Amino acid sequence: MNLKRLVGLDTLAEQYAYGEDPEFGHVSASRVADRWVRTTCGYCSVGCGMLIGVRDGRAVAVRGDEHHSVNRGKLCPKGLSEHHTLDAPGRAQYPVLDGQRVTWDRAIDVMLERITAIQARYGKESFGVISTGQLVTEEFYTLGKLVQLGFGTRHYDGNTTLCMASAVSGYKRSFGSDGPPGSYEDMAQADLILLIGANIADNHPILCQRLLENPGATLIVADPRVTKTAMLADIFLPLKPHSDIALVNAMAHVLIRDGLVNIGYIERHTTGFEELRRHIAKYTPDYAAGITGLAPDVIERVALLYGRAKAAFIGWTMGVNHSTQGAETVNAINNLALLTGHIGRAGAAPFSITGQCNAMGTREAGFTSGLPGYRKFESAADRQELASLWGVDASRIPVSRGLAYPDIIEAVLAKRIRALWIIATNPAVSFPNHGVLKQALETVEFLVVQDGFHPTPTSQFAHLVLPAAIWGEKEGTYTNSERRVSKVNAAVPPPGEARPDFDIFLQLAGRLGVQDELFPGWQTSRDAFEEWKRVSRGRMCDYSAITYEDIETRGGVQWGGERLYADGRYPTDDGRARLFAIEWQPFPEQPNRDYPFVLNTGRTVEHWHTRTKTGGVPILQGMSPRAWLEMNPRDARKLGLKPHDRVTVESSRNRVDNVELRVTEIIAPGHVFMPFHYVETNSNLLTQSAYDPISREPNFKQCAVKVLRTDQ
Ligand SMILES: Nc1nc2c(c(=O)[nH]1)N[C@H]1C(S)=C(S)[C@@H](COP(=O)(O)OP(=O)(O)OC[C@H]3O[C@@H](n4cnc5c(=O)[nH]c(N)nc54)[C@H](O)[C@@H]3O)O[C@H]1N2
Ligand SMILES: Nc1nc2c(c(=O)[nH]1)N[C@H]1C(S)=C(S)[C@@H](COP(=O)(O)OP(=O)(O)OC[C@H]3O[C@@H](n4cnc5c(=O)[nH]c(N)nc54)[C@H](O)[C@@H]3O)O[C@H]1N2
Ligand code: SF4
Ligand SMILES: [Mo]
Repeated sequence: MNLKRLVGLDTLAEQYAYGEDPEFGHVSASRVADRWVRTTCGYCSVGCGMLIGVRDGRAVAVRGDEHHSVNRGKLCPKGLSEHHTLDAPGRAQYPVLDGQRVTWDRAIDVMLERITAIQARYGKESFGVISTGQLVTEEFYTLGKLVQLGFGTRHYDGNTTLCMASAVSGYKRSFGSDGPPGSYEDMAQADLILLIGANIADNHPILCQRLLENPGATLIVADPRVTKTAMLADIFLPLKPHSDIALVNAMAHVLIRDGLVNIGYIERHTTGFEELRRHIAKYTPDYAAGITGLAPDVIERVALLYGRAKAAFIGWTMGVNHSTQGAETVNAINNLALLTGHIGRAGAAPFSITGQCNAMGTREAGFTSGLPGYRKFESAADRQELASLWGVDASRIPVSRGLAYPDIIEAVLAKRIRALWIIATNPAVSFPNHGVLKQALETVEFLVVQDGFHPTPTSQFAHLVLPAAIWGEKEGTYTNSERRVSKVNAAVPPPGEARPDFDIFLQLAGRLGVQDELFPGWQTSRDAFEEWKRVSRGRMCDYSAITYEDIETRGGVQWGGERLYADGRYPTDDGRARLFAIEWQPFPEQPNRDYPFVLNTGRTVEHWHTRTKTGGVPILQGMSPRAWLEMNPRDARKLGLKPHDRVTVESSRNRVDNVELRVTEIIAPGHVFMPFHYVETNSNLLTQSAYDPISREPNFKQCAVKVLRTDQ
């Protein structure tokens, strides 16, 4: 496992540690900090602790926090260069209305006038809000309350539906609640680690370092593509796209057939075993081999390794979630853990690796697919409890969730939603089937975009742009993948007139006349945190004993302790987890004569999503300046294409020109892969509007395309 070589961690770390500027190759005195502000990384959900070096009011450096339990001083390339995002080109500096600079007062007045007028005419629910996994938890809590109780609309969701929704739905169905059961430490303690559709070497590099601590464990990686993570594996399973359910069901089949299940655990802590057993009788290794393309004896061997492990850990990410069967795949994975009792013990967990720095925070603080503190819209008792905590009438709290993100976009097209507020997400690059989204952004009567950057591909469509502070400029908390709440601090002031999202929400509440009722006396995120502590008390994500000071000194605090469900009791009506009989289905839009390739999309270590942040960091942009398309040599030969040719990728919806061709065995024949980071060659022009019926998550990982040379 030569991880260092693969991700280049140490060289960069060393350069930064000695104050050497890797962009210019010399030690620059202006980068020597005169004070260090402790905070948490604002990119991915690994949640590394770091310090921002400040000199003369500017962020000049970043270094890893040696005392933080997550990363113990290490950072990946994005983290190491994160201070550059603060003064990257294109920061939003002042409010912009119809292309003209305006004052904050005017911006807020116009926003409320337009939205309340639309609501008065078309009903409260003609207003929709789409947020993110990248604010602090205090902001999520405040925003949810403002939207649902202040503006009175349920139609509030986030980019987390493009990301973690399948894991959330899967957890709720299997265990009765959201909440990743394990800890990073489990990766260091497991004797078997199975990663499904998770390329942690690129996307969670510091978590990937945990593998180095556990060289004795057997690492199995299931991915249709030979990723950097796959190269670390003891056993690599190059399964066909979207065939994970067949693999996992066949593993369960072997476990039951060979008596490797934990009957005691099943009897005490689960329901649905008989139905599952009957259902997966047909999922023999031979049957699954036909679907996955893996050899039957490999499936058999992997199942036996899992069944015989003392402690087995399964981690998954977008290869699982980004699917029309995402939630069900999560259920099939959870089945494995429940059948064998590989859950709630050191080293044993089914574990969704989260994406964004605080996607967990928005799940906890709720108001989108659930109510705050993992409460349920459907539960009268939960609504009543919240109403009394808030001192409002219970009838103010919705009895069901509002529309999910893709359905909000559909509702805009159907003119049921006429005003839209987009906060900290960039759908013009990240939403599937761009044509549909574009039509919605062009036709919505009133569009507000609140972002740290402007113009962005999305803010260009906005009537009103609100400039926001970003990571490094505001205070609050993030929760990482292992439920660890860490502190986020302001090191420098935001540029120009940009403000923390929290301040924007409070100003709106004040002008809307709901501040006294909903946010009495609130001034800082600390006020929101204090209320959140009360609201989360007694819930699974209980913050009541956590203080800001505590988090700082302890390097983060895990709610729920190291792992959930240690006692085998689950938050369902009968206290038992559910086993699900899941049927594999082929993915929508199979390759065909006109569009013979399956297009897979994803990430690379240097860039963050739509590149508003990393595109302006020269070292990262320089390392990965443009998109590429990976194609197997066999296919390239057939098409007469050579490495570095510029190709056009076309689906039945649209085409993307001038993508650099990489001819590589990383990708199997019949498949192509392209990163989704680049608006110039936007992969989401090609992707389809196909969603998981349970989680509403898009099927980002497969659609049918053809490839030709661009000059043809
Ligand atoms: N550098 C960097 N790091 C990031 C991010 C970033 O933008 N850049 N984003 C963060 C966020 S929000 C997220 S959600 C995570 C995502 O982290 P990952 O999920 O690791 O990222 P992806 O590259 O989208 O997809 C992961 C893998 O799924 C595989 N895959 C595709 N189809 C299938 C399938 O049918 N089955 C299986 N088993 N695998 C399949 C792909 O080949 C790919 O290697 O990364 C986080 N970290
Ligand atoms: N084809 C394809 N599409 C995908 C994926 C894929 O694998 N393939 N992955 C999907 C996934 S998992 C995800 S998570 C999404 C991510 O997609 P997006 O959420 O669209 O990606 P980001 O670039 O992170 O956008 C965040 C925006 O918020 C702004 N911002 C950052 N911090 C703050 C802040 O504190 N306040 C405010 N107001 N603004 C801020 C940034 O400038 C940026 O414009 O993409 C999805 N789209
Ligand atoms: S692994 Fe994630 S949290 Fe850690 S430094 Fe890199 S981007 Fe930041
Ligand atoms: Mo994500």
